[in-house]
Amino acid sequence: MPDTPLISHLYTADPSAHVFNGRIYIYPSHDREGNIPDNDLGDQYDMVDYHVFSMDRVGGAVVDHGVALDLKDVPWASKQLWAPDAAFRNGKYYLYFPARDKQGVFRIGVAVGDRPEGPFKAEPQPIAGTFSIDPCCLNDHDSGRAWLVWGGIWGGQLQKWRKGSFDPNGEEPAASEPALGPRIAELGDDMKSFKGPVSEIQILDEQGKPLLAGDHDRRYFEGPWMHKYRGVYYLSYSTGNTHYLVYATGDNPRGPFTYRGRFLEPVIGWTTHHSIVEHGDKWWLFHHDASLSGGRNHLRCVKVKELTYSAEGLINLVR
Ligand code: FUB
Repeated sequence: MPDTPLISHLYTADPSAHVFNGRIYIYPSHDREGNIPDNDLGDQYDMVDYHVFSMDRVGGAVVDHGVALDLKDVPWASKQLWAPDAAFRNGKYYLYFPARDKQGVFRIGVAVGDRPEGPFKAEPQPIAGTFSIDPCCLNDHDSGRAWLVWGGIWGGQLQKWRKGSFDPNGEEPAASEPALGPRIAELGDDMKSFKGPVSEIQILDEQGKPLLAGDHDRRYFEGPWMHKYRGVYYLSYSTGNTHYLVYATGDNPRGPFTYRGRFLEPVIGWTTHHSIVEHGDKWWLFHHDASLSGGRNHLRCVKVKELTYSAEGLINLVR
């Protein structure tokens, strides 16, 4: 399979892929040109809308369904529509998305539509109890329960919530302390609120000890994705400043998870963000790099590759 961008008429990133009605839908960020210099807060990722894309199979024609949600139609948000995800339940489609609120604090909102490609109408307020970035919805058809997983450090502000409320001076834990984990909460039947508490997902090493904040090759940074394979929950994520995609497995969405390994080496560009979906009897990794813009970090392009498992259920390194 050629390693070419799936979409080249726009810059796209952070692809969350799902199969709805037998068709693959991709919910990416829509990167845009700007004059904001790169910094560790990610100010250069200054996106203002979402497009939804679809295809009947990997390798088929990719359809751009146009703008599905625009920043100006999100009453509570001020800027930076970052990595979204989507889910279907009870005849409605839900688009989950982070943005900075009017005070500059990242929150997670939800917008509702009748079709997988939108358009989506944003709720007037962010989901109560949310903060930080990168929502991922696990709609667990086996249990009938739906979960929202999210969080990202540095520009994603997760380190500012260590005391339970927003602390503008909040820092990452010291290198020898347990790393911050993504957050998870069970979605209510309305898919727009939580029906349980927000908890932190623990990621353990092979000895059962929490991964440490100084373990930059393995610790959680951003971009969580949760999927199930043969009854096991897989939590995959980006290690951020070391640029790997790695994963951990567990038997409960709330954790704990045990670190299992790396499945994508660094790509062109700083960020790495992905999703994993089954379609046509194969598993697919959707991710992005910055090859389409010649390596400009904030101008990215979505790609897809086949993902395989070993007989023991370990994810093989994707090449
Ligand atoms: O696209 C903006 C941010 O960059 C995302 O929220 C992160 O996951 C990283 O890909």
